[in-house]
Amino acid sequence: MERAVSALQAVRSAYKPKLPKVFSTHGSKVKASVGESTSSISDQDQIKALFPNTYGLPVISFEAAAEGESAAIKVGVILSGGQAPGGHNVIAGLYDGLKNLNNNSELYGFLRGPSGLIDNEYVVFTNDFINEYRNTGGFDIIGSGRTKLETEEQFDKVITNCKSLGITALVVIGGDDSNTNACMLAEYCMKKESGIRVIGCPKTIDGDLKNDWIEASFGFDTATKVYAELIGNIQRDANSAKKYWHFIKLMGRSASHIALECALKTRPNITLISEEVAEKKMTLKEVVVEIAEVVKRRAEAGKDFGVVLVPEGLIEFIPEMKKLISELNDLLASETQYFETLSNIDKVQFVNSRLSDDTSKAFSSLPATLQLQLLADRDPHGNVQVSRIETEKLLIDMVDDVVSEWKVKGQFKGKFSGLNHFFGYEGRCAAPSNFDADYCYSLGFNAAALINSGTSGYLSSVRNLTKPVEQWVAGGIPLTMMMNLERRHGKDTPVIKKALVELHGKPYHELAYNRKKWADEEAYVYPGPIQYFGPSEVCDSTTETIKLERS
Ligand code: FBP
Repeated sequence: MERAVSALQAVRSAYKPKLPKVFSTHGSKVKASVGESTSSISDQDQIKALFPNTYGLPVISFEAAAEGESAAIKVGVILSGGQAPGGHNVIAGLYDGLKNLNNNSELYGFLRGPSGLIDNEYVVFTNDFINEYRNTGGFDIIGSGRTKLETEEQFDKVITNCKSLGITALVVIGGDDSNTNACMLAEYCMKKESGIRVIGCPKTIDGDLKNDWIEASFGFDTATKVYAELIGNIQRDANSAKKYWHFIKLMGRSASHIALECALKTRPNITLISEEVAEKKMTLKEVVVEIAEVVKRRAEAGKDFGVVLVPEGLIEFIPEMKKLISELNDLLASETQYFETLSNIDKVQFVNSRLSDDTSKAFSSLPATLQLQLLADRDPHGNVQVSRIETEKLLIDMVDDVVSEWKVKGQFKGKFSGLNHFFGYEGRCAAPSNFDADYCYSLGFNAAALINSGTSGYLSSVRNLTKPVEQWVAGGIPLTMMMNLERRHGKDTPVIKKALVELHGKPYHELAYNRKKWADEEAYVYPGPIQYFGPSEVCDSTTETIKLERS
């Protein structure tokens, strides 16, 4: 049965993503220019010892055509972790890049993320198959998963599966954790002389996989455009009805890049930045009072409405909550089986009896629904699933309590009526913006060029992103270069460093500088929906974050 598609999808599928000049001129058969050898961002000796084969590799860039023929190869690809707009275009770019090298090359897509690679479940891509997914959102082409690929037993299975299929290179499309695992796999494959190379691609709407060489992770541009459209619509409603305070939680597991980018695009009255809350060591009560003061000030000006952006990860950045979550993580990890047999009431009692005095107080001060959300299942990395914690509702309740208290004392004369929203899944599978369509396609095409140049343990890197696509710079960054040691499960572990919001950076300064004005006025900006066709300034510009960071 033919699948029905929307008018936009039908027209959009014909869009030909743009490529950096080196590829639009020479195709994917390009010569690698090799720079100086590199080192990790910190803990050099320990990381070198852990990655003897992939440490110190040079940065690579592609500037000219390569000589000679490229042999046909078989390559495998996985999507790992949360969905991000543009994943299908990475696969399309990789497919086209491989076919451009040699039309007999083949691309295998392993199903449902790392688990498909371990269990040897795959599809082989064809032109018709790929064409159906060009420029579409989602990861449904092969599915994704959060299985952690990290043990030698898993690596051995991957090698066996690849060898049985004749695959000599793997592309891992994932975030910081998935690419850390990709680096471990690359190292193991080299140590075992398996002949299998591993290349990563920087994915995550959270925007926290970036550094001097990786200017942005893909999906951040599209997802923030979708959220900003919705926030703009809510602002217009708030300013029309003039009777609600909208509290909008925005995805982003840890870093507040999404909230910050949306704030720069839409100028709401209040934007919380988790990194700032942590830096100032603010208590939950202090965060609440700060919001309540703006509510009060606006009420005094006759404005009982406004919009507040809340980053998803906020709860983990409030010091007392961070300590509570860390104690809960340890407790749940050590008592998993017993804990699962308990009723909700018993779970709360059990936890309360085991927490230290301070944290038990913090835990008891929370509403019962939030307590249970904090006790819910951890993700495979042992993290609290912050997307399920209703921080926005908690803040509304607490602000309500504060202003009610002020009211009794005659210090607040307005009205406070809070509405909650959570924007996350609305943006993760949106059809990629022109920027993400081009960027993702280029990342995939570039991965094919990296494979052809014989490299392993690299992250596909396309830079100079604030310039027109022709001027983008293609190449590869050694994964070990982005690593540091972090304490995980009581052990120093090499991981790619997560980029949090930089409090000395220009995007945050822009918010901090305008904060008072945006709080008191209705400086709202209404970005409207993503546009795929039309004037370039409407369709092709990327994020405020990258513009400010690279200005
Ligand atoms: P990745 O880092 O894997 O790209 O996922 C990011 C994210 O979208 C977070 O913003 C969010 O907290 C999380 O995934 C939710 O994941 P899930 O839907 O699997 O619970």
